Amino acid sequence: MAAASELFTHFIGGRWVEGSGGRTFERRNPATGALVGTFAQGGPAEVDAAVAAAKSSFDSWRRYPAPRRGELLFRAGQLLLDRKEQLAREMTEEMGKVLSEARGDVQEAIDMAFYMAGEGRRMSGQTVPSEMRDKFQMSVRKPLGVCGVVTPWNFPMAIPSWKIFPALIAGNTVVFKPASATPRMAIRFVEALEEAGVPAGVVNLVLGTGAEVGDAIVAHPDVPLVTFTGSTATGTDVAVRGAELNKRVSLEMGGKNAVIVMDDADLALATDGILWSAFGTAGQRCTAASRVVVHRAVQRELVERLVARVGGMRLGDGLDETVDVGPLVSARQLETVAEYVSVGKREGARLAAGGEVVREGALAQGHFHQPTVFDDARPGMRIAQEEIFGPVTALIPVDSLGEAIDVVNGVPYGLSASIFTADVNRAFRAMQDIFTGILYVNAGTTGAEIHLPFGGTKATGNGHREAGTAALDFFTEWQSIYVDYSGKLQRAQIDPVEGTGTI
Ligand code: UN1
Repeated sequence: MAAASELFTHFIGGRWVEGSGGRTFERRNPATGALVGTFAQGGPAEVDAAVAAAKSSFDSWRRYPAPRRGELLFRAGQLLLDRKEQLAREMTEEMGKVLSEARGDVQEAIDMAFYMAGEGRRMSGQTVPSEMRDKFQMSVRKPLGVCGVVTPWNFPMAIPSWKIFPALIAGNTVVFKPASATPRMAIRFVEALEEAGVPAGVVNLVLGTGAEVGDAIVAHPDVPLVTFTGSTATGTDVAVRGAELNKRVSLEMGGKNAVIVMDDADLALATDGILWSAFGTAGQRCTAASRVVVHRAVQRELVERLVARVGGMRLGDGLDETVDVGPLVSARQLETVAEYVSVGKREGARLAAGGEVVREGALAQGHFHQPTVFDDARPGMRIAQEEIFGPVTALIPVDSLGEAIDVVNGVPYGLSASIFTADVNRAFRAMQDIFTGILYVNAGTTGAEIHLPFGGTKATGNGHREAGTAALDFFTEWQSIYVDYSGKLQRAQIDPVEGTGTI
């Protein structure tokens, strides 16, 4: 691990550089307040340099055979695997999630590296027959150029991997701006690519704020595509500004994910699923279960089970393996969560467990909030409509599956939902009628695997998907190619084909 006095820098054109302004920023461990590192703070000048490097390396990178690009990704994935434990510890120090989850975050990046590396030998298009004789036709994927990658702090390895690996395998080059809360993880990610042998200029990293670095990337005329994960407000702004410049923009934004618990559900399993998806990563997941839509017949029993378990959850530094819930990422995030808890109380939901900021003893230096359960919330309340991004969930009682589905769908977002039921008909009804990008049956709302599309409907996204082969649809353009080897002009839709009839 680097000494605290080391200055962590940008990576531009294959070199680690401090940039021009001389400004720096610090990151502190959200559990202890200890210094994680001091980082160069970039701005438009560093973005210009990074885009120039990415632009000039594009032509050779796009012609670097895709299976060879894949080999570099395999190597990067192997380096992440070799370093998994160390990276997980550094992640916990930098953003607070408990160690077991940090290992999962690194693993998700490893999985994505290996998966996208394999795409280097597939990247399938179509070959289809022609209407004419002696004519061949196919579609192939083409990269677009420099891809702007703007990522959040809650999955500091996994989310960059969802964006950067497919961007690279498709032959694009990258300018990467990570969240200011997780610059060290971004550096570790880029180090793996550098050491794997990715050529200079293909991946560039600029550290700094969204207002300076993120904005400059979105505004840069030489960045034709931007992929962003973060708040709906910022994402919408990126989309508007991107549209003015005719850019392709992929957005992953807020969620207000719900678990349905029917009266025939296995309540022990539902309790496990709810606790894991509501309080994992201290609720700071786009996919976190911040609503539990429960059938009235089992409401009381479910609340009792949840309250009994929540009381036993240990808060603390995620490096301690006995800890269940780590800190929130920042003092500001803690404030937001505390504010939502008071909103919930004012709105008349019943606080069933937790509800307090914790400042005692060993936790005094960190941003800790108790895991919190509200009961008897109504679907229109703010705590049942707005993304909280913290360890807070609200039970909403209903009388039927139809009502439950209406409640699940009755929010502006559409990322993830789940249903606990023993009845296959109810499960299929939920699959049919819930309009989210991800749906789970008899599991919580988190835990997506990297080889299926990830993303959401409505205000969660703008129609693109990350992960799976669907990711390639964002990072490539289709080119349809027609090869006429008849030696004569053949006009599609017009000329008759000798020896055939017409319909
Ligand atoms: C996120 O919350 O932004 O499905 C990503 C999950 C994780 C990824 C979450 N695999 O919860």
